[in-house]
Amino acid sequence: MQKGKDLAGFLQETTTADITRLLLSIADGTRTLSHAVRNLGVLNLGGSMDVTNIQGETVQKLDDFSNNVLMELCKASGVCAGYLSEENEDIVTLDPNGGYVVAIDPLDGSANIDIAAPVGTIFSIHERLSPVGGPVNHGDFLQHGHRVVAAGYALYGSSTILVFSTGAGTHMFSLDADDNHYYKSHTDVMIPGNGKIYSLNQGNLSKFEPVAQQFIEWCVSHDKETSRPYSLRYIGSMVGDMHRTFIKGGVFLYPAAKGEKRGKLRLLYECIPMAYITEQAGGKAINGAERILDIQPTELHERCAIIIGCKDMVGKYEEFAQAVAAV
Ligand code: P6P
Repeated sequence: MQKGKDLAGFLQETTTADITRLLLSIADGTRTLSHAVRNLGVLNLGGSMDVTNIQGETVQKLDDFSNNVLMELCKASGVCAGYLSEENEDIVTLDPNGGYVVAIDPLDGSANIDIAAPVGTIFSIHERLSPVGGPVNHGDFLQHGHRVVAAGYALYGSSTILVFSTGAGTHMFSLDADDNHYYKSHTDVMIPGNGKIYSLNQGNLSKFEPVAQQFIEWCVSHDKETSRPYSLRYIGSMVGDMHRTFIKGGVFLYPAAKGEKRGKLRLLYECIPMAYITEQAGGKAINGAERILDIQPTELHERCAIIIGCKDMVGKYEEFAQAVAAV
């Protein structure tokens, strides 16, 4: 069977040499993590460390391993000036002569590691704003999502799939287990419209903002014309739930809790990268009130509510939100 174009060839044809170098470095890291996820017991990478990260979460061994692998490879790329990770309290200057900064969740969904459910890596890349040759600063990272130069995720599931955009559509590359190379499997992905799937932690429904409750009530009510009730699918790993959304359509939600503006997921290295590739795939991503890519970040690890997926379902959520706001 004819394989798709390899990742290096595709990047050389579609983006700059520096972005190619950085994306290939991150891709190298995802190959190492793919192997680690599949060989957890053998590599003694299962379970947790006696460490709590900035998020107040117990650090899984694989979280720490993933963060170190990706940070070293970003540094080795020669174009990455700075690195912000869910696992690090503050930013890190890697190569003062680099022109870009990376914001990353090295291993998203790590609670799923020990049950062999899908986990992933989520990343976004901005051009640095601070002078080349010196250290990076917070301003390099606190940039609008619409200024992203590249973003994406790697899914470590039944396959390892790298999904990314450099601003010219969203593309998917599958890792060939035989030669450990990425080959293009989907070009110019478009999220299917008229979704019939909603994805959120239903157990938290009573805690979410009233608009979310109204929207879910609409999703589960009977209406033949719009094929409702819709189906609930929830993996509890953003990368897994978003990959299904790219392939089958639907909407993923982690709304704000009642009385809150922000949700659980992190703006810089979960919501912005997912919003960027979703819009490149014809979808939509809001925090309930505004476009995710238009939010001005103010803190490195700030949280954000997110409703993301096919335009029609996100648009329906907006209708409910506008009706509530009009009261
Ligand atoms: P909950 C995983 O911990 C994560 O950050 C995302 O990958 C996932 O979508 C979400 O949290 C799950 O959160 O509260 O439903 O367990």
